[in-house]
Amino acid sequence: MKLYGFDTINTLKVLMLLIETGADFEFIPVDIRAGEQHKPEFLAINPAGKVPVLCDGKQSQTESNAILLSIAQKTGWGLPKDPKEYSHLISWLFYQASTQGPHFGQIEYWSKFAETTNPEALAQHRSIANRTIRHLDDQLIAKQYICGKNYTIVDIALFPWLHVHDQLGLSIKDTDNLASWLERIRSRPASMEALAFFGSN
Ligand SMILES: N[C@@H](CCC(=O)N[C@@H](CS)C(=O)NCC(=O)O)C(=O)O
Repeated sequence: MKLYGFDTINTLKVLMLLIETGADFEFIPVDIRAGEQHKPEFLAINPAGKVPVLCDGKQSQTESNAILLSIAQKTGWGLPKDPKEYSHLISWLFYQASTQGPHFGQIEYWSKFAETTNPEALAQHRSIANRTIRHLDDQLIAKQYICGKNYTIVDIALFPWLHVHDQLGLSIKDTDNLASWLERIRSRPASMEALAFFGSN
């Protein structure tokens, strides 16, 4: 398998799962800061011009949560068998992709990269991000992981933005369940290896 990616949140999710499952893969860097995602060679792999992309033989998969799901379906790792639990897992993957990811991403943009300031946008995204933090903390009452007692691809999908919450000016100090969950995931050997992959964490 080939993983096209960069040192980003969405690439980290896929790395975490590939390492967790002991998959054999080659990492192909696509420097999105240098604009490599717009080159014809990469657009032939993902016309949306975004990483990560996982290529397995002739099949290529885009969208990080879809990649997590396809690896989990192939390996059986991190997927509940019970239909009700499975449907919760799918909802969480969509929640991460449609709510947590975009709002945390916009906080990063408005606080780190934008050339102008926009306090109103930043406040709006921070307010929603704080709601997601409280929501996740509530979900973790008496639970080790978001879907219950087992670590799943939902935890992997949600982890990377929470791992950098302090860099975004977000606090988890009153959310003990979430703080313990973060530590539980950070201390897994596969997570440590994935976080060290780019040599920056
Ligand atoms: N929903 C996509 C988002 C992918 C995405 O936004 N990737 C960013 C890096 S994390 C990217 O490639 N940005 C380059 C660009 O948009 O030009 C996923 O989950 O994979």
